[in-house]
Amino acid sequence: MKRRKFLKNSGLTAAGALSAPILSSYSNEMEESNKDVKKAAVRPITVCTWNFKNATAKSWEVLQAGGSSLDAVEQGVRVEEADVTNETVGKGGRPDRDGNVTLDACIMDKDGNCGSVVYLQNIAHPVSVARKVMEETPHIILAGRGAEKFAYEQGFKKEDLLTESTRKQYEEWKKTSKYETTINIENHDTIGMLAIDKNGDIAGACTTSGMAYKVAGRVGDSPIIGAGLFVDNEVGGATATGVGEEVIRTVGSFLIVELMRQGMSPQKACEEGVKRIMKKNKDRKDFQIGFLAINKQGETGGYCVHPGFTYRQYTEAGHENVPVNSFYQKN
Ligand code: SD4
Repeated sequence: MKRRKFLKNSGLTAAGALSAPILSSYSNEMEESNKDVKKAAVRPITVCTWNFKNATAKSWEVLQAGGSSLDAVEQGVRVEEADVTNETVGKGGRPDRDGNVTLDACIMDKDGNCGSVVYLQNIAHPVSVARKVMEETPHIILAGRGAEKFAYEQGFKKEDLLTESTRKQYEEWKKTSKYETTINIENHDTIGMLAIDKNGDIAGACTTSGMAYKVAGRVGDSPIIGAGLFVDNEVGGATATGVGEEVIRTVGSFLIVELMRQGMSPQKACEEGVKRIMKKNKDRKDFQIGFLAINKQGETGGYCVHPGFTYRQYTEAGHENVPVNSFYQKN
């Protein structure tokens, strides 16, 4: 992506996520969803963006033991935060242009409580700091130094998050300092996870090191409640991966949950979410977005801009990597 365009695209447009004319066109989806209500709900269930099978396995273990969906999503995404071979999440995440690894994460529970950290450095598990923000403070978002100080006060340890591999890649990158995204390759491995526990309660979490070689101080969609993640226990949950600026512009996850509230299936809602983004990008297709959603019945859906995005799903029926249809058929 061109740097100027990248900066230009980073505005917030929270208003008007759902307009009246759009609501009137949902009758087919509502019928479809009403039929589904008669089916037995799938629970427990855990899903996450991309093929992070170790994360869903951990999350499933928590759910099977009778744990809450909140514990399941936190424990699940921590697997990726700790995995240094995942170079876009937690420890081992790629740095910004100044060489600093800065992490974004959020978590949301069945009661609509949420916590978030942005631009957090030196702490390997931002999702757990986000949970502490939710549970131990009257606030929702802590940023940068304040978030880091809070983490130490809560007992988190200081760690160097750069690895030999990411340090070397950064040194190499500096030779050209070219900022561009390569669809599905460079930095699209954010983990967003949604789960429903045995009680039927939904929770979600999302964690990332953001776009590699981003401008220092840049925050993406992943820790922004409503953009990278949203949960409403009456309806369902949604999460996103990909170029966060585009997800923020449409308040993507909130939009998808609201579309499901109006009767759309998770699949249709994700498709509509991507279409909204593409309407704002008539001249541009050089980026990937993947949405994943679940409704109260435990039905899931996903959709993306370019082929390549999949999601992992774990239920009593099995543990599978689910391929996702895309807006464009070829990259
Ligand atoms: C961001 N959405 O910071 C994240 C990046 C991402 O897979 O999803 N990477 O914009």
